[in-house]
Amino acid sequence: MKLFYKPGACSMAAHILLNEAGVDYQLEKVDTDAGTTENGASYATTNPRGYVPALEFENGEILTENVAVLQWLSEQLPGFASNDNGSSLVKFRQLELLSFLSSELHKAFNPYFSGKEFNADEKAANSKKLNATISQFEVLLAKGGLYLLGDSFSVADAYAFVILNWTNFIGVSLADWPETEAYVTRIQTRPAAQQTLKEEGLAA
Ligand SMILES: N[C@@H](CCC(=O)N[C@@H](CS)C(=O)NCC(=O)O)C(=O)O
Repeated sequence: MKLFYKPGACSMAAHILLNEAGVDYQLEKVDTDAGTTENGASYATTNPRGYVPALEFENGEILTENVAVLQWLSEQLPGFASNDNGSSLVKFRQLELLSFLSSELHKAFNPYFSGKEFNADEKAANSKKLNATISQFEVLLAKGGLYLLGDSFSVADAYAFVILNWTNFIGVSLADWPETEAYVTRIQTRPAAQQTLKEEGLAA
């Protein structure tokens, strides 16, 4: 399979998971501004909406949208099963987390990467929304366990790490959210996260 990615973007979650699982895969870097890939191809044929991630399978089918890509990886990669034949809500707890991450936490960062100019009131509103959403995330960790679904690293953790790592790019400290700060460090020190950051040119 091939992952279409942009360094440091939300596609890095799938990249971390592929490295965690140790499976064979290919990477193709996308310039989302130009709408082309590193091979010079138009990216519109892969994802008409122009954003990453996209996962292309051997048969040519393409899967987009992070929630779908990450749920697919969780069910297909070794070590990330979240389906216990319906005996508990764990699969749906994971979907609940992925939905929160995609529609709330990820979105709260969007103004910071939009390239738009904001006035002081708008900046304050963006910051208030971001802080409130990180506070909601902190509550998810307060129930204990090393990761969002307990002590096992899940696909939701890969996505959460990538989003929270963006605080480094926008100059926001996580010091006010100690559980979240420790959680990000815990994931960052995992060998697969280190490898991925290097492969995306974000670490030496
Ligand atoms: N709804 C999409 C949104 C994905 C998305 O926001 N991708 C961003 C990177 S995190 C992107 O490619 N943006 C275009 C750009 O950066 O130019 C999903 O959940 O997969």
